[in-house]
Amino acid sequence: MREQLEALQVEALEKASAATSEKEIQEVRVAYLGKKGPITEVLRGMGKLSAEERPVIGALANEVRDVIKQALEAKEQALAKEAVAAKLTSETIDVTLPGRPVQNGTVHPLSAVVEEVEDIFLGLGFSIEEGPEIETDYYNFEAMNLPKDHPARDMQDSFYFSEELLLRTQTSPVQARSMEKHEGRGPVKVICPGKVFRRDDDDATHSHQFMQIEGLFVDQNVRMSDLKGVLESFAKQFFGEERKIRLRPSFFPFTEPSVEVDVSCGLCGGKGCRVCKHTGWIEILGSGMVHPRVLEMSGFDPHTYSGFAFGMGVERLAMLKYDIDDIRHFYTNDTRFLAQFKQV
Ligand code: 2NL
Repeated sequence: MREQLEALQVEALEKASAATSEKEIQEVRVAYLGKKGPITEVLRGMGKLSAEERPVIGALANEVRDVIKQALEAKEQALAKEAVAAKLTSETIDVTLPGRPVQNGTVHPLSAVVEEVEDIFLGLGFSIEEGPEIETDYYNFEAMNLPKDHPARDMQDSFYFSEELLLRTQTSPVQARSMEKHEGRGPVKVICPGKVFRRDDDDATHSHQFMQIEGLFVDQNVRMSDLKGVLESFAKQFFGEERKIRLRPSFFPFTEPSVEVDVSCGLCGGKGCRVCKHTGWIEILGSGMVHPRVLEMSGFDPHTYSGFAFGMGVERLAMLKYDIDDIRHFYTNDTRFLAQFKQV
């Protein structure tokens, strides 16, 4: 049995050293060390041996098994090393190849416009405030001088949760809250961007949800000329230095007097064309001097304080600035549309 084991060892080591692949190593391993292999067989036949021989042969069998096992492992490692070395010499990596471009998203045009308007008003000394999209009837309507029987409060025009709660129809409640926080002391100088909601039929220029930016400046001696100067500065920075503005009388329940602000047409320069419907002017926002009752309701003494406020639709600004013909482009997430604003 001793000779048999020694012969097995010699044979197995020869085969291990002759092996040229992982697969062949595994075959040798199974053939010599496997459950059906010759060493296992020797160990099984030990019962027939004498009590003196048994430990000697047992120890030898274990030793032969370990030697073969180690030889196989060593050969396996050597083969793996060779494989890596072969791969390194046969393959070349071109480190100058350009990488695969990462598909970056783009800033949504409405966000881009909001940020641009914010930057302009920050430069004019305004700060930015946000507030809840679900509002109370008080802040949304009452505090804006919209009395209980005003048609804007109709269920047909607004989204109500209950008698008292609704989706805000404008961002003015944010300004009313700001004024309250100031406890009757100016200045209040804020712009409030955000989503607003109105029951409306959706078409190319209307949506039941859209974005608004309202602004408010309340202090002592704020005059209509301040309104005009601030809005002219905004219009020139947003649309271009060559643009002019004009004010037309209008009506809002929360301002008195109220004005509609137009910017001169960018296509014809005021001569009249398709874009401005042959008027030379394009309406961009509504504005006015804050109604004394609105000041009073939010804690300001209208004999000491005055202010101006304005509101503009973000979609409308974006459509004018980027010549977009349908408001629904903003909401349908077609990347062919969105990708055009990469550089904005
Ligand atoms: C428009 C017109 C406007 C205001 C909004 C306002 C807010 C306070 C007080 C007074 Cl706290 N007024 N906001 C004023 C005039 C016009 O929006 O056409 N928006 C799209």
